[in-house]
Amino acid sequence: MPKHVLHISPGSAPCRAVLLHLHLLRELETPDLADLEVRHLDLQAGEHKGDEYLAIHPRGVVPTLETPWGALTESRAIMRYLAELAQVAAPDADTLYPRSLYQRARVNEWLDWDLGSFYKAIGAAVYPKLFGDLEPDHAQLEAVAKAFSVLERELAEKIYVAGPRLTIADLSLAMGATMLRLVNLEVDDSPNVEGWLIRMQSIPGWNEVNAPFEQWHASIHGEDSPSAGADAAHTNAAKGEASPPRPSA
Ligand SMILES: N[C@@H](CCC(=O)N[C@@H](CS)C(=O)NCC(=O)O)C(=O)O
Repeated sequence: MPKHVLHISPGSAPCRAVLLHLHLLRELETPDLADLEVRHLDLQAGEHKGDEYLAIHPRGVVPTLETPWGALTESRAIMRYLAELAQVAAPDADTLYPRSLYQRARVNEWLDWDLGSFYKAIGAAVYPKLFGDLEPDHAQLEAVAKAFSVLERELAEKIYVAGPRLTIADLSLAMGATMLRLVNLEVDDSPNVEGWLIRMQSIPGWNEVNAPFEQWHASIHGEDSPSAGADAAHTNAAKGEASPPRPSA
């Protein structure tokens, strides 16, 4: 079977969610995932709007997964596909996408809520500030606070959003939440969400996958990042290695 190719930008939240999922799935050592090639696009240089990439994804956003059957876009659909691919190859393996009908539906529920509410609110507040220095307005801040309050309530009773076990919904939501740090936005009174985010940081691969994001953060805020010094961060950002994502509709 021809190999899979995943096109990403390393700082992007949806791309980081897919990369962390891939990192965890690779522990299963299935041939398709072992062979999967990850290609980095430099968004600052406009590589995602070049003819070569537009031929793969006509809307020119990342991530995109090239499969033997054609291209697949949307990070959450890609995460589901990768889990199912692993489940076909390793039927008894544990993945972050449950096999039971209801549990799987709960994961889909939270992925849908992420796309339609949580990450939507975060993107509306963060991206105009990040790329246009436009402060979020009251309604945008309210929408972020409301989205966090939903998560806060859920996580009062559960360790992870869809229940007692980590799933791809947690990966997607947590990577989205990291974007607030880029513009110094904090949501008060969310101890359950904070605790969950700390738990997420102990997932194997979290630091590795988030290193370019931390470099990007350091290049904006001029701090030492946990994974790299500020000088290295500036150098890498200048080289486009932590190129910032841009929002899309
Ligand atoms: N809903 C999509 C969002 C994809 C998206 O907006 N990607 C951004 C990076 S975070 C991008 O490629 N932006 C480039 C652009 O819009 O020009 C997903 O989850 O995959």
